[in-house]
Amino acid sequence: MTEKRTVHDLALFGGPVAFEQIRHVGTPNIGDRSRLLERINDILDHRWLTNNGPYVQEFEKRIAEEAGVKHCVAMTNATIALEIVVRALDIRGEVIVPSLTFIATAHALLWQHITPVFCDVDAETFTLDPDRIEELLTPETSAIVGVHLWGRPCRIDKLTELAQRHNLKLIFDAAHAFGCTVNGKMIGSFGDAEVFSFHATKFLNTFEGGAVVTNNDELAAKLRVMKNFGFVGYDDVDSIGTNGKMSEVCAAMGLTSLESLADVIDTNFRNYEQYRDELSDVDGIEFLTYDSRERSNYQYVVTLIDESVTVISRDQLMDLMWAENVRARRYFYPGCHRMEPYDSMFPQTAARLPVTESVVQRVLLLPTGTAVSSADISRICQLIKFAVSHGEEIKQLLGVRRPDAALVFDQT
Ligand code: T4K
Repeated sequence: MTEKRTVHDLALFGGPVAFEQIRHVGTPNIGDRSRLLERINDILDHRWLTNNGPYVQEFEKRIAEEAGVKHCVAMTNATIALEIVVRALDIRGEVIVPSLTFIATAHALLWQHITPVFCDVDAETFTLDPDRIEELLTPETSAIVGVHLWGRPCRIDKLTELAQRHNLKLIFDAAHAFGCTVNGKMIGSFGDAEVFSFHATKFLNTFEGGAVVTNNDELAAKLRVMKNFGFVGYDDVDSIGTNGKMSEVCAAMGLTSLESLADVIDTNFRNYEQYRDELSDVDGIEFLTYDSRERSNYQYVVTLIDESVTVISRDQLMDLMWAENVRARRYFYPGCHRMEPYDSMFPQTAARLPVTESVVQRVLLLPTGTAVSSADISRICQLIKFAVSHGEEIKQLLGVRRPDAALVFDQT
């Protein structure tokens, strides 16, 4: 990267880009390619490509072992898995859910004509605030869905106690949390069920994929039937069902990813530490931290930008970085409650979500994973440091040059 000496060296103002190739938040971690291709060849040789084949069965067994749970039911993706488990648990009416999550968590409910009732998160964990739930309960409330956001666990004990006291089902969206522990116990066996995502951008990927994990034998049996059209035998359908199956190739990718999990964690952790180290002297940039007593997948490098200190806003910094081909992301801005159809359905919600509203205005995720090198991270940190140390100048120039210009990331 040509060193940024003046603001005119910034790509946003016509300077050379820092990276020829885009650095993404979410570039997939790819395991041992030759091992994967071996598995794919074996699948092709046996011509069994899906429908609960040997690779899916092995993948389910391995995930259940890793997560310390009795049952893993692999699915097409986590959104479908959420939809099917909600159906299998006969959840209806209203469900308490955070707005600070990926839109899939809310859509999976509304898709089944269940009303998501958005609840604020607490300012420490950014997960569902148990102290804000009871005021939202109505006779229609049938469940709580917590999200282990960015791999950090929800307040599981409090949510469990609440759900029991009010006879509610409890599901955890653990899309970010495979391989993470709480009080030393692997995420996967809490609540009535937990849902993992193995999407390409996730810590462990199966191209597209998800799973429901549970210790409940009856629920697991029901999920297996529901994800396969309701079949209980040849020409024998005994209940409503859909097609939520994982294919053999996806399972092969999952098994291969599992074999390089320790390396991915090492890389993610090194990246996370390097970012924190190199940006430790930049005021106004706070890092989301992970409990060092627990296991984490460090899949997300999450910062909070305090514009009153950095002068340059989170969006201006993100715009500047996108222009340099660094695709930092403001997950999960603006919050599900401000996205459709929820914004139109519940126009007054924002007022009761002050923590969510504050987080979505400040959050910025930085590229990490095995596709990002230590040199990349240094360059990205230099860029951020340069931007913050020239905040006034950049703000003025943006004001002069680009008062109404769409932000780079809105044009892409
Ligand atoms: N619950 C939570 C809390 C979730 O975060 C998610 C998914 C779900 C439930 C639902 O899980 P799934 O049904 O998807 O299994 C991406 C993912 O598509 C989504 O799975 C994920 N959360 C979300 C956080 O991120 P987008 O809309 O940001 O995707 P996109 O296309 O912008 O990709 C993200 C970045 O990754 C881009 O900069 C490009 C890069 N990328 C992406 C893909 C697919 C690559 O470099 N290579 C790739 O193959 O949603």
